Amino acid sequence: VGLPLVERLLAGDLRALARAITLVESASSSRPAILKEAYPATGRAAVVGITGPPGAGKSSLVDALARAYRRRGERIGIIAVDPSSAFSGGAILGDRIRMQQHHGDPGVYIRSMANRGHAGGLARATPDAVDLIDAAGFSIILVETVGVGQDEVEVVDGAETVVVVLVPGMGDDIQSLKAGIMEIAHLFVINKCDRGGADRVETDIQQLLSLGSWEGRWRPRILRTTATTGEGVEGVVGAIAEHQEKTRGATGAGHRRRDLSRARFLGLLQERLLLEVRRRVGAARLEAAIDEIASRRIDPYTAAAAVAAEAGLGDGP
Ligand SMILES: Nc1nc2c(ncn2[C@@H]2O[C@H](COP(=O)(O)OP(=O)(O)OP(=O)(O)O)[C@@H](O)[C@H]2O)c(=O)[nH]1
Ligand SMILES: [Mg+2]
Repeated sequence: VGLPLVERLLAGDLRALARAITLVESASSSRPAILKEAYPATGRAAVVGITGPPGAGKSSLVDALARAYRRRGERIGIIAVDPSSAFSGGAILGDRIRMQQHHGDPGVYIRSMANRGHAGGLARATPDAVDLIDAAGFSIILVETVGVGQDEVEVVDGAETVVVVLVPGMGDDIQSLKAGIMEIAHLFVINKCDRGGADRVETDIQQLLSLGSWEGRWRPRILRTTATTGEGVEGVVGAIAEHQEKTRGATGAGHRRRDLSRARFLGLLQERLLLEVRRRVGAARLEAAIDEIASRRIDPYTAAAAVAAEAGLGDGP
């Protein structure tokens, strides 16, 4: 076999890497073949998700982390995930400009991506891009997603270590974020500490953490930074390394990795099943069911059971 593109990627050719990511992002028919060939070379990079509310300083922190890792001689990949390319193109553009300072450094690979494949595919392209950057030999991959919300929780799900960036003065916001955030965060970074007020946020986070039971589990750490000056960033690097070691080491037993593999695999299976159902009953049948549900002529459960039965799956409603 041997796809020349993947062979070049594995040899560290960055143009091949960019091309391969574009192919997987556009849900090209070569996507499975590319992943199949690259996959054995993956699993080496530390994959770190950076999320948090808009403007919290995620990009600034990514930038500061990138410098810290470059000082250590690590090769670093950065993915900026655009949740809805329609309206946050500006933020990504700003990030691009900021990242130009790394331009010409082959040890830093920067890529922005739409959340979903262009061709309407359900499966997210981000984990594929992570794999390709990993296979190309980058040792740290930082994935920045915009905003903490339902959608973003899923995206950072592809990361082994999830960093949630918060800022002083969030007050009630932390309360409203809590449920989802406590489940996904491994590290809380209180950024913009130069502005003061960090104690209050830290107390709020501690309080929420005290409600959880962390026995035998990683208890999320709380760190403080001023991303714009780099203050506290070494502490974040250390905590990321500690979390990676714990989750990858004997005690972590690879649970995190297995959870991520499960979510990805089941997601792909789900997509495949949906495509097969659509192929069997026709896209028009699905649209008709949607119309019926919207106009309350049928409930969604009955409709799903009926369509599945028509596709030869199950006995119907
Ligand atoms: N004072 C202060 N300002 C900061 C700090 N970190 C970031 N900023 C500023 O906050 C603003 C937003 O920073 P970004 O890094 O773009 O924040 P972001 O979370 O990536 O924003 P989005 O991607 O748009 O959600 C910028 O003007 C930064 O210069 C900090 O530690 N202290
Ligand atoms: Mg940003």
